[in-house]
Amino acid sequence: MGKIRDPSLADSGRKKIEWAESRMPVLMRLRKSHSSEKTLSGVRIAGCLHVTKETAVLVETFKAAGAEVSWCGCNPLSTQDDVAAALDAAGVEIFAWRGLSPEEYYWCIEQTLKIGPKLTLDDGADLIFTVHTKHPEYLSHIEGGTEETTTGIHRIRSMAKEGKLRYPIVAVNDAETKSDFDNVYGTGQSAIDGVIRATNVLFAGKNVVISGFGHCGRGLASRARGLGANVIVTEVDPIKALKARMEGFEVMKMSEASRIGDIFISATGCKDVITKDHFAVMKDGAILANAGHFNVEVSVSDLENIARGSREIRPDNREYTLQDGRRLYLLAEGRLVNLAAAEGHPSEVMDMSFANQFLSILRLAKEGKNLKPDVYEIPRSQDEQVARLKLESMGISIDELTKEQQHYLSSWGEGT
Ligand code: NRN
Repeated sequence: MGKIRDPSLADSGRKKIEWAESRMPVLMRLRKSHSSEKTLSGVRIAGCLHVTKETAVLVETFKAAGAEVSWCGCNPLSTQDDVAAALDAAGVEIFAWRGLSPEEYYWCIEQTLKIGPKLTLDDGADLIFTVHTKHPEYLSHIEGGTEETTTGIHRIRSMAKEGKLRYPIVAVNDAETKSDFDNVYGTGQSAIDGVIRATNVLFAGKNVVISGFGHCGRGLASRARGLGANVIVTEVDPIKALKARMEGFEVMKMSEASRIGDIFISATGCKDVITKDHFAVMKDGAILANAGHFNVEVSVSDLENIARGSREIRPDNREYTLQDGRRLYLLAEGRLVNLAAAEGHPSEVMDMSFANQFLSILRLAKEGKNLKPDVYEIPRSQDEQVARLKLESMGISIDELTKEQQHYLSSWGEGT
């Protein structure tokens, strides 16, 4: 039996899951082709990934393929309680509710591990971290795992570099059909969705400061521009900064941007991106949001220390009043605003991310035990398979290389 907030929300959650299923054709197609032969029969999976309507479709796809699944959320604020209730009612061992304390958060992970997993699925690597540091007793049975997001990959690569990683991990985030779509179009839309739900602020005519011009920042800058904002990008990577400038965005140091920004959204994967020195010069009414995985990019502790008081002025929106009377608005406690103040990425883009999760789990169920502990990329063939299935679901056909073209591309004899 799992632990959720309110079982009576199950019907609402089930309708949200059915909505998501109708917009995740690739994953539903994989469910269809693997549920008859029960490809994952008897495979125990422990998952730590945002409990959203899209994740529920993935969880129920694992179950349809015969797997035994236990699940928890990977962020204290991102669980959709009605979805958790629907999964619980469907017999999934789920430990998740919105508004977890740090102790409850790690308790949920520990309960999820009690299934004794053969495979783990992570977003941000908190479950992998917990297994390696607090529950090594599970390691002897675990044959592999997957990681959904950029920050988690960084953590796991660091573990592998130090020789600390004890089982193979597939870097789902690095699949092109994940990061070039989920991170760009998903974050681009859902983080702005979170800012709008928490503020209903007008983007047109505003100075929107995007920190980080990686996949997520690129999507955010483009979507903010689409809403009529004047977009300013801050970066530490000269190549990404140059790309932002060539895309037509203003690029400057945060010390300058903090003086003119109206809305700040960080997507760097780093810490202390917006701190007290920046708060000190910000305009009255500036809005602060984070789109990164952990709540370390906007320094909440700095804000708490310099403010003379704060109040929740709207759901997921806390107004901090500074000593000189200026007010700054922190969204979703500085946690990832797309999942904490909205519903995360749209189903259409999670369709491809989770198709990669499903196919990677299938691969690890077969081969994990033969792989050494390291981080593994998605094979190109899988990326192309996901893209082809998505195109097909959109009714889009593309050209194929002729024999001559294949020969030309693989030869060097033909020149001017
Ligand atoms: N709707 C969602 N369901 C969702 N939106 C974004 N993510 C979601 N997971 C489940 C994750 C993306 O794949 C958050 C991760 O940080 C990102 O990689």
